Amino acid sequence: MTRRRNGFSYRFTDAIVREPADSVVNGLRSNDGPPPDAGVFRTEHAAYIAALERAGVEVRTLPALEDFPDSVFIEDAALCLPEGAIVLQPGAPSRTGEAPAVEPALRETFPAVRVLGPHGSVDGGDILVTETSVLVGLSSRTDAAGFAALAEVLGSWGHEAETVRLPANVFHFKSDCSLLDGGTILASRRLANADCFKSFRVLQTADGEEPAANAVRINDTVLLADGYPRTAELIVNAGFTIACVPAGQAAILDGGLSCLSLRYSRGS
Ligand code: CIR
Repeated sequence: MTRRRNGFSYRFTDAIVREPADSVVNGLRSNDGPPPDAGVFRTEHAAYIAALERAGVEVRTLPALEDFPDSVFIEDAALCLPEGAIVLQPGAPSRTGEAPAVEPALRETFPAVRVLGPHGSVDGGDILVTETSVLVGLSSRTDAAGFAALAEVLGSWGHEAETVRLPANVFHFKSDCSLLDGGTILASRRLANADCFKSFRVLQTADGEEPAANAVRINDTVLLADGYPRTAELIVNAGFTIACVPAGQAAILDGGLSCLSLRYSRGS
């Protein structure tokens, strides 16, 4: 069994992202406001890549997939762990083809690649990897059969997996939470109140700033979406270093910062 390094859940050497397609304007979304602008999306995506690099990871950018408007949200298609990569089974019918599309890059990178499916569904946005266990939110995209298939692979690699029941208005589990360090979670009040983080200290996003909960800790930096000053202050006061990143276009499609990359460590 792979010996996992302390901090394996937030210390990374590498990340994989996918270029936004022009078709991103047709991405799935829960609101009926104006769609994202593909050009602005690309500019924000470039800023995200630069922030990843400043946080100390080498970034590989995969080409845009016009047939899959949501494929920029690459986190939903796979899970990367020290033991290997898992090709997931995205729950939205328009997104299932994103998983086989990411598989070749994972096979070039990881000695061990496992593929879930075809029964059940799991989106990466519902998976929170912590130092001690992998928490999986059951959502409109992730079901019990998908969880069972994922838990089997995780178990074979020595990871404990647990399900979390999400409040009805939470889209993906990680829409409303992120790991700040081995013992600290950032979460919206509604998710914090769901009592799923019993063994963690929970920092709650400021009221009205719930989307800030989808942050991502990378090495010594917490990437936080622009525009959430009270939550930013809270995180800084708790002793973390933050980097604010423009993410308004991803937010139009219900996406946040974690969704835009797969993070992993070479040689872990
Ligand atoms: C979707 O509905 O699937 C995309 N528009 C957004 C996915 C965001 N991904 C994530 O939260 N992990």
